[in-house]
Amino acid sequence: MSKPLEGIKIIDFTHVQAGPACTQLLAWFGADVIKVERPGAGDVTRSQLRHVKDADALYFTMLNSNKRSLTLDTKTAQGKEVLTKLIKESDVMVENFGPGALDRMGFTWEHIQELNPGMILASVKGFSEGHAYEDLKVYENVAQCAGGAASTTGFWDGPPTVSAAALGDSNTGMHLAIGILTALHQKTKNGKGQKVAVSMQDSVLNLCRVKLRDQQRLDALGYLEEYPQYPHGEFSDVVPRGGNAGGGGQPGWVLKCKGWETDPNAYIYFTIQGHAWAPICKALGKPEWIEDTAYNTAEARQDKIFDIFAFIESWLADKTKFEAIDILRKFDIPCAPVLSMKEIANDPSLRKSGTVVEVDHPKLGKYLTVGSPIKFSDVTVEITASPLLGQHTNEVLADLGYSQEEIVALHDAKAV
Ligand code: CAO
Repeated sequence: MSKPLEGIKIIDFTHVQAGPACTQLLAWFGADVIKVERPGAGDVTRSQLRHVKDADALYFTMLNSNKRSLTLDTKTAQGKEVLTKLIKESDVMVENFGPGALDRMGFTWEHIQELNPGMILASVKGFSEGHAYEDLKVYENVAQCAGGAASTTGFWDGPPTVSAAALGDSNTGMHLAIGILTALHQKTKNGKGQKVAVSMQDSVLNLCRVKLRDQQRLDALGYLEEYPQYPHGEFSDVVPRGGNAGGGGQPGWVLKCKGWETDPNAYIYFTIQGHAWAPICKALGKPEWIEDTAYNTAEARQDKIFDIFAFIESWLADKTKFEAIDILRKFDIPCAPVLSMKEIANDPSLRKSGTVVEVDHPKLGKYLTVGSPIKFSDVTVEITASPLLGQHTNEVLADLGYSQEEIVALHDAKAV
């Protein structure tokens, strides 16, 4: 069966995580993604945090599946010529170099458009064009700090905290993928290419919009009723860190279960949503709280919310997180176990859905990766191993019309 993006050719000039996450997604859906890498070295993540000698690191293999690899030194005259041919034949070029690197290579947006007016040039940068920090190179945690995530994550008595989720990298890559697909769709209407730019700061902020909501409510009211600081603590004039609070209209917290003293993940997340109050009381064996005016509204509960959580923890003390969920699910209560990465790696449901996939790599052997989180009724996403460095160089050059002699000459000149 043909894949939805079959026939779309993408020059993948990306490295590390933000760009590769984007192009990997497009490769899963059928695009021909040609990863362009410096000869001899390749993407820095091939060798970062290796656990098998001389084999590509998981950091690389988990972000570059389903792609082809072309080695090309784009700073040589011959390398520029190959890239020029590739640009003329491709639909999309994705890059996440440091600011100005593509221009310095001689491939400005103006030049790319001259070569191929239909080209979609998609870029990730740390900050958006014209931003006061536009010249900065940026990695994940830098973006989390600049995008408002770090100042609002963690506990009130601790420092700003970054998230383990790649809000700056993979999240930005997902935004870029949406931008590319939008530009491809527009091209079907007007036949024109365009530039698509996403900054890591903006992508983080897009996920932190509820915190910008809270800043405005705080400015107006001086307090935020759903934060643990209300009503007993103090607010300053900036959105505070709220620990594990729900952040929406439902108070929630991470609660200890049986075994928490030795198992760092023996916890569940418990949400006290308004309409779930009666079932919660029944599940906890506290039916008298259902009609009690000291408990039966969100406002009434707020000043004793931590006492309520403490009571739930006493109820959880003799139940594992899985036993607790099995009881609570019968009452339709929104909750989940806190899962460790080990539990996720072995979760039969995630394996069955193709969200955790085992892939065979010629040098690394079998490894786990995260498959497509997007499920289709009419598309099957098959995850294949990431390419070895330069695995497809000769094949891609031949596709571009180079003869065997010319390919040998490019190798001899160290251009590929
Ligand atoms: N052939 C020849 N030269 C190549 C090449 C190739 N195939 N591929 C890259 N290069 C060159 C670039 O042209 C650039 O050269 P100049 O600086 O001399 O013009 C050089 O390699 C370095 O590129 P870079 O600035 O992208 O790399 P870096 O390691 O210094 O910085 C990073 C890495 C990620 C901080 C930077 O690329 C960046 O800020 N990118 C934008 C934001 C981003 O995506 N960050 C997320 C990364 S995931 O955490």
